[in-house]
Amino acid sequence: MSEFLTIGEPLALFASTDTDQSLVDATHFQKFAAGAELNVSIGVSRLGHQTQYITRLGQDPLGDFIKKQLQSAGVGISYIDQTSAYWTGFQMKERVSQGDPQTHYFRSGSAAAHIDSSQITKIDLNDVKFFHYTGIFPAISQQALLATQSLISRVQAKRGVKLTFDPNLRPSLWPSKEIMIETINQLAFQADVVLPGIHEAEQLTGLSDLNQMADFYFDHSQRTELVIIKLGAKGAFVKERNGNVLHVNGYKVNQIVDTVGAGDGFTTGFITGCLDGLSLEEAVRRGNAIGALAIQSAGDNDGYPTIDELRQYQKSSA
Ligand code: KDG
Repeated sequence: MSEFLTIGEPLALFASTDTDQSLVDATHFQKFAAGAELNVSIGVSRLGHQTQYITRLGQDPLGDFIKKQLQSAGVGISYIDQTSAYWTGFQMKERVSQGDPQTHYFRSGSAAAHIDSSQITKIDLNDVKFFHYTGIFPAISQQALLATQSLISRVQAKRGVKLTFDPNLRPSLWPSKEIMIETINQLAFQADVVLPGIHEAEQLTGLSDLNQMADFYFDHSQRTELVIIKLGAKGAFVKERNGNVLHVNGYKVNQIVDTVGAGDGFTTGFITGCLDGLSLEEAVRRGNAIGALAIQSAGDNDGYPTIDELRQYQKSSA
């Protein structure tokens, strides 16, 4: 039924349009749908692949808004339920002329944090080729962690499904840095492909050499076969378990609007590249291209391209 499956917490995003104003002083905001896993599912769907997104939303205007956004992006919503018992989470994000914006979350005790993990046994895994999970959803509640773990086990038992994991470190969601690092690494060791950003890889491994960071995952995991370390403007470092190493350059961006969503854009490019039969190098290059497009827009996923826009961008930037 669907080639791509993910589980996560969608957030309504209120992105300030007042550049270099703190969230206290900003008065104008634009509303988007966000959340790391939602971003990837929208990106994968926009590139023509069937997706399913698992979550729980509040029975409230933000829940309805997110559902509508997912539907209009073509993302499958068969595994989304709504409850009147809890609210849909949201976040506010600054607009900055340089660097990364500050974000503020209103998500504690959200509907997604109360996901019903017994639903996981009912998910149809036929046709799924990629299951993507991140370190954000398991951080929001014990129920979310349990649901993620039970889905990982189900997916691992099915042949031919690749598990991709993005650590997406959110220290404010964890009780301590030690628990965050321990739990995230345990989640990473269960994936076929681990996709940390360079600063995340440094924190998670305690190492500074790219080769050694990748080897850390190969040494601790029976399953991980590929580590891709995102290097921002410098592109990506790729290492396979067999020792093959690649460095794929990034795309030059003249005008950065907002850096959030670049990593999920990269994942979108990598996964759809694999689904479309590209070589590893070309899939990573596509990841870099979508990461570069993502940072030229204000929302977290509104810069992600259709296949024609992607081809056009890659051609004009070659
Ligand atoms: O990767 C970007 C996402 O993380 C963003 O869209 C929402 O920050 C977010 C979160 O914590 O879910």
